[in-house]
Amino acid sequence: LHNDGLKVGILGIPFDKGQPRIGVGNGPRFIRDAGLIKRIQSIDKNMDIKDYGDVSYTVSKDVSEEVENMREYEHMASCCREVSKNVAKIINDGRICLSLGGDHSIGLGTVDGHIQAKSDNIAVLWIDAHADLNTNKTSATGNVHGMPMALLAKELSDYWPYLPGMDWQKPMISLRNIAYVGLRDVDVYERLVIDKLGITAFGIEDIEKYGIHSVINMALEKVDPYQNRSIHVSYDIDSLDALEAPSTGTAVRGGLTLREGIHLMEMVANTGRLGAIDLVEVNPSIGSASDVRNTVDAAIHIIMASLGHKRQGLRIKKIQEMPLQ
Ligand code: 4U7
Ligand code: MN
Ligand code: MN
Ligand code: MN
Repeated sequence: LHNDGLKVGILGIPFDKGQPRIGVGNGPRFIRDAGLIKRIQSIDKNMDIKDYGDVSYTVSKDVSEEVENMREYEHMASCCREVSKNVAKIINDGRICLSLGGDHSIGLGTVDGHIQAKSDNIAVLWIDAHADLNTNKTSATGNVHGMPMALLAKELSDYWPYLPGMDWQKPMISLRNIAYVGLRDVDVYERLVIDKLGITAFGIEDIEKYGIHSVINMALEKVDPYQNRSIHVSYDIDSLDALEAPSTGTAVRGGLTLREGIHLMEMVANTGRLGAIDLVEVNPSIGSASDVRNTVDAAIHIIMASLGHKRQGLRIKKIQEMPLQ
């Protein structure tokens, strides 16, 4: 078993300023309160789990300038700097870093921290209905949760203006080492960038056509061909169908089933190279109480699969051993 003796570090990132809806900052609390640690521990009683608490930040003076068409820029930049430090520390402690969002702008900080800790040697799976690949020039909303991939990508660094107070952040990941899974709501400019730069992207149609199992094999083959990279899964809960995970700010129908989400994470767990997971965009202020329960529960299932939980579906042998009535 790959997952014996797994060490995990949990980091809450109650950040909500990357998008306009209130509530997404309560994601970490709702996910923890639903019994996250107990449920992870149930996978393996020897698993070493440490909760590092929530990230806090103050807006530093050097980030006090505004950047055009980036709402709450100074908050995002200040928060992500702290996130990056914390994630790097947790990974350097020898743990898989589980970051609980918060909106997806925190992905800038988590991936940056992972890059710092593993000196560049990472591969990213961005599981999302959206590409999060806008710059401040292409974004129709100015919401920075739609921009983290564009900030992280080496190949897009020339398309940004000077970003005050972001000198800590080096766009160091090559688009060769990232793959999208689950896309179904991509903006015009994002589509252009994906096509022009040849980014590996599996839209929801590809999952329909090839099945989630083949898609993840193809994605891993592309981003980590020598099977030697530390894998970062940035999981936006809106990758799931809006019926499976209704409590999120930018829900899109026709998405992944929870089963597909779980299987995908089981496959990543089986590589033995999972370095960090982000679980973002759960917003407990959206939908009914049962919508929130379903969304939080879906998030926990996804997390458990990534940490080695095996579904107990294979009981066929026992049934066969039973005498026929
Ligand atoms: B999420 C959007 F215009 N593309 O840029 C934008 F459609 O982290 C949505 O994936 C971004 O939830 C969604 O604002 C960001 C919009
Ligand atoms: Mn996203
Ligand atoms: Mn999304
Ligand atoms: Mn969203």
